[in-house]
Amino acid sequence: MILVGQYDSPYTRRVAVSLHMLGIAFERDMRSVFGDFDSMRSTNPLGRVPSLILGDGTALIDSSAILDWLDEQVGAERALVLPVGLARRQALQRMALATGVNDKVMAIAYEQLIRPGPYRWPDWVARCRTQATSGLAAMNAQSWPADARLCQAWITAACTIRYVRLAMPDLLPEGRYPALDAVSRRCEALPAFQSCYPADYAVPKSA
Ligand SMILES: N[C@@H](CCC(=O)N[C@@H](CS)C(=O)NCC(=O)O)C(=O)O
Repeated sequence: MILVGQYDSPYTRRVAVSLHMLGIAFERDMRSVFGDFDSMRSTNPLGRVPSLILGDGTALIDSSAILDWLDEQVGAERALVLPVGLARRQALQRMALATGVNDKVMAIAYEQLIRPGPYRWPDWVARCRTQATSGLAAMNAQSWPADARLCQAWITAACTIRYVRLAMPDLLPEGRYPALDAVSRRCEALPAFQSCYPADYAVPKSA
């Protein structure tokens, strides 16, 4: 199976970390959503990453759908999101907060990196910053016990933290959100995270 996308994408990275955690081997396709836009759309019509190309050529798109498929493959015992109950609901809520933060930080990054200067809209950037900040504060307010099973909520949160620190470090300085610092420390120390560490935040090739 082939994972399409680079690890500066928090969505691609959470799939890569999950593959490592589940012990599923994969190859990589490093095409860029900006530099390889036309070819990317032949894999995902939306021209986005991640995609996971299966052995029969089927391309799964969208990290949530890919992660859901991986959980189904490994079965309920090993699944990274529990199949039912309160723990599942809480995990999905944390993942929604983290991916929401990704989306807001990404919107700011695209505004600053891609949109030509005269067309930038400071009020929009300010709104996205407010949304990302309150999402991070809400993530920080959750309980993250250090001995909790390392499930998808942790993986997704840690990938978000790393992404924010690469793309917009002033939103998440060390010490502002102690619970998130601890989540990041615990996760980033693991081989599954270290084997897919993002390079410096990449400015899109076309920007
Ligand atoms: N909901 C999607 C979001 C994926 C996403 O936003 N990917 C970004 C890279 S991190 C992307 O492809 N951006 C290019 C674009 O949207 O044009 C997922 O979970 O996979």
